[in-house]
Order: sequence, then C-alpha cells, then structure tokens
Amino acid sequence: MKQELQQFINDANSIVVLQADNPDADSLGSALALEQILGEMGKSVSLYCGVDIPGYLKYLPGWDRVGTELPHNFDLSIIVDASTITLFDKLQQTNQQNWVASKPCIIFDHHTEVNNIIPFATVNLTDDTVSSTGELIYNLAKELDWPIDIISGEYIMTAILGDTQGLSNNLTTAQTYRIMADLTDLGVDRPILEEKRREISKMHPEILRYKAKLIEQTILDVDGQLALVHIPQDDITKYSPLYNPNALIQPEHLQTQGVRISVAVKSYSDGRITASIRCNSDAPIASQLAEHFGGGGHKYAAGFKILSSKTPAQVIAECTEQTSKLLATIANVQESRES
Ligand SMILES: [Mn+2]
Repeated sequence: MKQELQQFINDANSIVVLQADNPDADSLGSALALEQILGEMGKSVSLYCGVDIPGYLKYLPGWDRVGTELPHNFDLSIIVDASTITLFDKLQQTNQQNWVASKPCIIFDHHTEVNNIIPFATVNLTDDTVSSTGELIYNLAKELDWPIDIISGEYIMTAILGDTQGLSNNLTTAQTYRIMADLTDLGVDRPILEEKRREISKMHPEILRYKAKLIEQTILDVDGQLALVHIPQDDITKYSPLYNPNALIQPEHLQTQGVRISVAVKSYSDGRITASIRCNSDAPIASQLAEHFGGGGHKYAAGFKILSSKTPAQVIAECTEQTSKLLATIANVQESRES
C-alpha cells in the first residue's frame, strides 16, 4: 500500500491537502507539514478546509494559506486526520465533493471505529497505533525517504502535541517520545512552540473579569456533581468575539472537587438555546444527556440545540433533573458490579 501511495505522489504535479470541518492542531499541523515535505519534493501543494481556521491555531505560520475553496486544478488529494464523510459537509454543500472523487484520493488518519467512510478514497492509510496524523506522517516520511526539515518538523511536533495534549494523554507511546526526541535533534524547539501557543491564547483583560463573573454565576447542583452556567445573549454579544465563554469556564468546572459534569447553556435573543456538555472520566454521560434534548456527541463531550419555546430556566431545570437520573444509573451499575 505504501508503494502505491508513493506512486500516486510521484505521478502527481499538484496536490491538494484537505482538512475536515473540525480543524485542530493535528489536522492543521499535518496539512502544513505535508505542504512543506511535498513542496521540497517539487510538488505544487494547496490546502483546503471548509471552515475558517480557529483563532487559537493562528500561531502556526502558514495557517492563512488554507483556503475554503478547492483549487481549480489538482491531480491528487490527500485527506488528513479524518476518514468520515460526514465531516466534509461544506464540500458536499458546495458540490465540490465530486471534484475530489474524480481524482485519486489518499487518507492519512489515526481514528478508529469510523462510521460513514469516505466512499471515493483510493488509498486509506489509517493507523490507530499512532498518537496523531502528525506521527503517522513522520513515520511515512522515514519509511519512504521524504525530506523532513525544521519547518515540517515544527508542524509535526505541533500536531503530536495537539492530539496528545502535550504528551499527557494515553495516545502517547514510547514511539511518540522517540519522534519528539528526533525532532528535537533536528532543531525543533518545543519551549518556543509552547510560548507561541500561549501568547495567542492569552485573554483580553475584560475576559479575565468576565471569567470571575462566570465563576460567580455557576450553579452547583445534584450534590455538587453538576456545574452549570447560563450565558445570555448580552454576554455572547459582548464577549464571544474575544473568547469562547465555554472554553473559559468549563475546564474550571471540571477541575472542581466533586464536579463530574459541566454544562454551559447559551440563550439567544431569537429564542434559540444551545448547550455544551463536558464530563470527567468517572461520568461518561455527555452524549446521553445531549440526546435527551435531541442533540448528540461523545461520552465526554456533547451538545444540543433547542428551537422550541422553552425558557432557559426550564432547560436548566430539565438538565439538572436528567443529570441526576443519569448519574443514578451509573451508581446502580457500579453497585450491581460490586455485589
Ligand atoms: Mn488527530
């Protein structure tokens, strides 16, 4: 399969690298690393992502070369860090998917248990033993003799650090550390990368004050297991352009003793209500809670959107009640295991 991949790359002059509609440090780092590596190999490379690159990733030089439109001419596409078609909504909506499907398409990914696979993929290089797509690209580069320099090395390191949360989660393996060591030998400076990342994540002084307000307004309920905060339209209007309020408060909720679930409820002037649900590892109920309100997501991160005439107070009360029920089912499961 790797020889086949090499052949496709040899045969292509222009290559487009695609990220799904949920770009993160791994997908962007991987895309930019490939741009550099393939560029060094004499290829003309363009970068596509259906949505704008989020602000927190803009410390990576080259993020602004990622376009929301497919280039007019390319011989080959490479999809990084995704193997489900549902994450390419924008490509489908704009009728650009057929275009991608009409050319060879290679997938570099590390996700398992994928539903709705990409039907037009020509070669699928998914490896679930690596921490990140960045790590997969590094391994491929070594195997296929692709040139890694300090520029692509920085992008690969950024990709790895993104998915492993700074080498701290269980995606990190001994091989991940070996690659980090190799990249350090190459001259990639992790402390400098970290400094750049922190610099762009710094909050506006007004946001510091707003964080205090969110903490003040947080309700602790269900015996202190649920932390919930309501963010009304006025706050969204004033603060969202500066910082995502959910990102500001939910990590604090989850770092509070006794708290297992964090819910941030946003209410808009048009009546819409949305919620972001985050859970600690001992209470994997996020998707169940979201599903109750017609939403969805993963065990530890989920959300929902309500268009009906419910008031924020009603939604909050219902959230509390459901959380209490769901936590009781976990307790029952634990008890029956122990007995
Ligand atoms: Mn990834």
